[in-house]
Amino acid sequence: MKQLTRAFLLIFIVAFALMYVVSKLNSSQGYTGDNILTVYNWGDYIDPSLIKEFEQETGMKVVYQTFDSNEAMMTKIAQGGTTYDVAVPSEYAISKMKEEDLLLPIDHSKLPNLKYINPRFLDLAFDKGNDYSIPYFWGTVGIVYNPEMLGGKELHSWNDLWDSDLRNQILLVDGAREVMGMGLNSLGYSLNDRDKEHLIQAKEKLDTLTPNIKAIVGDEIKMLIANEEAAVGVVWSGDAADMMWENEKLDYVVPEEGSNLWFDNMVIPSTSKNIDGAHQFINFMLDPKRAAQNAEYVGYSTPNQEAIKYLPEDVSTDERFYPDVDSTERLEVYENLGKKMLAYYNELFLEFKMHKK
Ligand code: N2P
Repeated sequence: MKQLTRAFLLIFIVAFALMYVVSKLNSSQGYTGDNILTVYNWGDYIDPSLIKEFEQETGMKVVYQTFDSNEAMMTKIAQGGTTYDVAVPSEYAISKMKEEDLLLPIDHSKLPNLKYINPRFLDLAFDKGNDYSIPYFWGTVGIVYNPEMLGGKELHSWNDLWDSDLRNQILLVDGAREVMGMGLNSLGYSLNDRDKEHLIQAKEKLDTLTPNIKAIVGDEIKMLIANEEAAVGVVWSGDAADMMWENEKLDYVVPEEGSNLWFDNMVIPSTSKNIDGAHQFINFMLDPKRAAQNAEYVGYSTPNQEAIKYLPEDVSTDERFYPDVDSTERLEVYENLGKKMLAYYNELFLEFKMHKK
């Protein structure tokens, strides 16, 4: 009998020890579900020290992954292999993801810091009532350029890019909507045009820009232009702001034919396993001091009107990066064109890239 008790005791001790080791292993790898937060954001789009601060404050472990286009992000989320808790799509992608049931509603009562967002950036057409998305950064698409490298020349329009003086001087952001949008706007069409004839014309016009294009690139565009490897870039405004801090000679212009006004928002994908943590993260990023720190670090414009107060005045009053409502009226926000039309934009953009090579 005594022996049997001893054997049982031993089994219990071994079993408990094993359970303890397994639980420790799990938590050290962050696999306990509600203390791990998976965030999916654009490259170069957060101050990494904020991620650390969030981890320290909440005890959660953040798994941080990046994407370089809305299309890549949507494909990954729709596949469902990874369970993302927070993602940062642009407006037309948000509307598409809503349609495809890829987003969860956001509980505003868990976001006390939402009151700091400028109402100008709330309740927009792609998500009335902000039921599914909370503003992160906003901006435009335009031309960053180095007048000195162009012999003092100023650029004002998309069509200026076709000037033969710009041979092999242009870097383009690797975005289907951005590049197709520039082709369409340069012809006087809308960057949401759904007429296939117009889209083909835009693609053919882009093909004629090839001699002036040095490369189509990702986030490295900032380094290349700041280092004067090329004189001109078609970029998102915040990347231009970042380059201009590095190189004072640069200027940024939103072309006169029109361009894109965009809004990137935080969302909770429907596969989220840590919905409460996702709300905590969103609220953390809405905190004015942190939003200001983030904006200063990445160079993009914050929609947080309280955060603006913490930014250097020359940044927050720079009309090129904080244009007022009147001057953005002539710009267009990307619309959700529907699956087929979006695929057609992507197809033409790919063909253009092949032509370039
Ligand atoms: C930052 C990308 C900004 C995305 N690298 C603009 N929608």
